[in-house]
Amino acid sequence: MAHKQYQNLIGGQWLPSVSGKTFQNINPADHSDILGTFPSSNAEDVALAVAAAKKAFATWRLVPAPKRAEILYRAGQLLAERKEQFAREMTREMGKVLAETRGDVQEAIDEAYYVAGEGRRLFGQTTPSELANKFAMSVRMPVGVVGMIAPWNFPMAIPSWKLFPALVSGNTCVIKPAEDTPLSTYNLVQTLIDAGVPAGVINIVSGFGPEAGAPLVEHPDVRAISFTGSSAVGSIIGQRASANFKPVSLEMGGKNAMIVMDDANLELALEGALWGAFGTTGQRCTATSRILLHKSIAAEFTQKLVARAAALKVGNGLEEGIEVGPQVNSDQIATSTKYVAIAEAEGAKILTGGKALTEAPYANGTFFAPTVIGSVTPSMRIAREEVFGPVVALIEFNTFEEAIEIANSIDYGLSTSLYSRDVNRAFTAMRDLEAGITYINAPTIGAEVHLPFGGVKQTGNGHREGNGAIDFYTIWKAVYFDYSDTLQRAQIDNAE
Ligand code: UN1
Repeated sequence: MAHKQYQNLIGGQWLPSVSGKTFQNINPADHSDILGTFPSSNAEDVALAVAAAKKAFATWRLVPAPKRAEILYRAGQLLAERKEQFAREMTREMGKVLAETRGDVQEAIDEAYYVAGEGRRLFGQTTPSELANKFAMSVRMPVGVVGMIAPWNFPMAIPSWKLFPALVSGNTCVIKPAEDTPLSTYNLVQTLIDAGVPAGVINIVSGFGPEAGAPLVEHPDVRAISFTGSSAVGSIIGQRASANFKPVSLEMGGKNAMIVMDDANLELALEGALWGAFGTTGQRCTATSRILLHKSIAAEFTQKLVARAAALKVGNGLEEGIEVGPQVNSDQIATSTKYVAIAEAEGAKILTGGKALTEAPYANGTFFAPTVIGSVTPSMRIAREEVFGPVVALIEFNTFEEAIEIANSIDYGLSTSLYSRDVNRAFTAMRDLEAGITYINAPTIGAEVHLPFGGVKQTGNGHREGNGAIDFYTIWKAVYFDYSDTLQRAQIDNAE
């Protein structure tokens, strides 16, 4: 059967790549299921897309923000109507279970309604001038053409975190979806077009980082870059963008700790640990990848966690009852496998899982057994480096202070969690955990769109998605209006 051929979207037209090259979008749970072929784009395609976005900016920036917002609101409504179809396609293209892909589409719906409200805010300030009969204010201006490079793990939600605030602010966009998940971005963008986004305002170039991502970052007409992905790639993008003084928003890795105190509700912590570590097959930048256990509850908690992890139903996320889907591709399987070996070599113990699942019914996909690693010390690589798979490391501690120290002892700082019923400790953790997000009595995942999302240290460079994104997609302009009919020299005519 011929596969459906998807095209780039450039200036409102669906076009093949200039080179004619394509790549396939393959279901990680069943490699015989091909979702379609997509253009493998290069610098020429990027140049066409940027030119279209630049042209569209001239008119889009003048559309009143509340009108731009109405289009986003309509897109939210259409996404809600299409939720089930888009969730199913997303499970097929990247593997996570249907309940979670429904959640991913829902997050884009939430973002649409949240950002639509911003269209009637976008507030600036007014302030008295130091001179008589002079008015002063600050206004938010769009940045221009924004380049976006998106990850595969939240293939509709994360593009929506980027596109919607950029659009409501009056920018035009060129987005490169992750090569593993272009279809969900196409579905999102098609919905925006159906809702009324004019031609050229959003452009898609699908393809790979070196061929399509790099020219987008470097194109002189692209005024800002928003990237979500690994710290290794983010570092390169940050440097290249900064060389041209482009603002760049980087959302990157995590090694997120959950601390379980001796006074915690252990059943609640157990449920949280399973969801945080193995939800999305551990492929979230916010995934719970370290569980810090107070010595007095460590043995009991470990035994229960291992039993529950071993019993998780792994399989095709479209099937009823499946709790953990495949990893997105064989590279991710290789990374999980590598880190299990590194952990063992450093003296940690594999308590369950630890290997790829290759026998029937797993033979046609990229599956990895939910893995719990015990006897981990804070200096081991498995305690410090991101795996991005269904692999969780258990570390024991004696005191609350020691737990905070271990949690903070890594290079990343995205999400953290404390399970305790001691309110003083909860407030201390909220203050002292070095991370952009702290949960109390909930796992490290589950961010809501109207709060700031982002990290500290090697997780990010200080920008925020969700609440805070408008700050990235607008630039302040100061406006002075003199109605005195005289030349008034600031700092001079009004000086003593
Ligand atoms: C990610 O971890 O890659 O907070 C994004 C969450 C989701 C978004 C996660 N709302 O778990």
